[in-house]
Amino acid sequence: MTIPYAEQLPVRHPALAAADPELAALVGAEERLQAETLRLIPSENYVSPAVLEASGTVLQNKYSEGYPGRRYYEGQQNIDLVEALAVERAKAVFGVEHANVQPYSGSPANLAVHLAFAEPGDTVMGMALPMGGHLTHGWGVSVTGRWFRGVQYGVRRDTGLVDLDQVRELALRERPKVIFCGGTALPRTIDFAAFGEIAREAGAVLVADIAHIAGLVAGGAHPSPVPHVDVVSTTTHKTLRGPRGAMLMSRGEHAKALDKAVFPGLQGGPHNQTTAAIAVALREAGGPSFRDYAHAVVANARALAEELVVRGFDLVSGGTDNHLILIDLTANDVPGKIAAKALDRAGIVVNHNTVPYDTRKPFDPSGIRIGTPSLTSRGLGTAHMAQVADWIDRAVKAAGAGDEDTLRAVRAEVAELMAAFPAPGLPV
Ligand code: DSN
Repeated sequence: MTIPYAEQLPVRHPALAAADPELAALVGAEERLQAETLRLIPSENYVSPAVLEASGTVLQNKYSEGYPGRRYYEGQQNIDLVEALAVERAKAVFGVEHANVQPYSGSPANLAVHLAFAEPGDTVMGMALPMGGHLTHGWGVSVTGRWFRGVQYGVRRDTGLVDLDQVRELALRERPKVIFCGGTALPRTIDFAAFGEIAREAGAVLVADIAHIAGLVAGGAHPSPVPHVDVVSTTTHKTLRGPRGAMLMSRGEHAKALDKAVFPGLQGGPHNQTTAAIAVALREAGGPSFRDYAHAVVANARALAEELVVRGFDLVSGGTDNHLILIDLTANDVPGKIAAKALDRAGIVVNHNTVPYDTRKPFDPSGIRIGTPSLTSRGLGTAHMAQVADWIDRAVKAAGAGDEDTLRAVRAEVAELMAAFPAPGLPV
């Protein structure tokens, strides 16, 4: 196997390098890639060195099926305290009565919600995936749309905003057991209060999937769903800047159903090293500098959106309220996938994405999705956003024209700026 840059890599992982040089070189190559590029995928971030260390500890060696004080294995003297710490911190940061920190990731967390509140064949409701929702909110190819009857709402064609009239009409007509709000490509504030009213009217359990915005909620840069919803589902690795994992939170009345659904309903032993890293991330998210981070993410996204609009880009809903921007490239005459690949060659990492009412296929859609969590973690501010927009503009135009020289030139400029803003936990 040829590993890019293998011969130049500094060895930061001596045990790994000695035992498995090939794998160590790949890790080193990834470190270099993450350090040199401008990472704009809105669901990614850079964890702190402390989170990284916690997730690589010997807690990995322990089996702990069950919950603190109620395990199926002995030797939990420390693990129980680790999990209890993570749970206490989740409750404090999000202001909830109950937290389960064991879901392996967002998709199993959402499946556990189905297991807790619905039976196979029951109706569940969520936002359609191509409109900005998530696979696990009842979309047809997911188990949540195959074993349950998924009904789906979208955004309005004229505004790009969630169509709350459609949500109410569907909810009252279809009487779903569970309603999900939130998604993966929603650039605007979610009106949790409005969803709460509709769910109460329809007699449904309301779940806010805040995976994308959890860090913004924790840092006070997005309204909290907690007063309005029954359950909060989130991953821990996006704006919350923790390890790859998830949490389910709720009022006390739903604690038992959720815990039972996660274990033994769906999972076996929790990933204790991840639980520890979640605890560390929550401690960071509860500190004052995280508030600054969350607000800076939003300020950067707003500034970037404005600079993109100035350059003629068509943004779904016209802009953003949060960390995420969805660009419809139809008018640029460059398909999303071609643009995303060209941007990647230019050192700007994004993902191609459907836009609402897309006429193209999901694997080759009309848009790209970008966001500011990662660049904000590296210390870039609003003053840099004109430069970022300019690079995107040049790279998209170059993609259309097949101009590889421009992509190479942008890549060099990106690497130079990123070198001045070291990535947390990565070599300079
Ligand atoms: N893959 C996540 C995202 O990028 O938004 C959702 O599962």
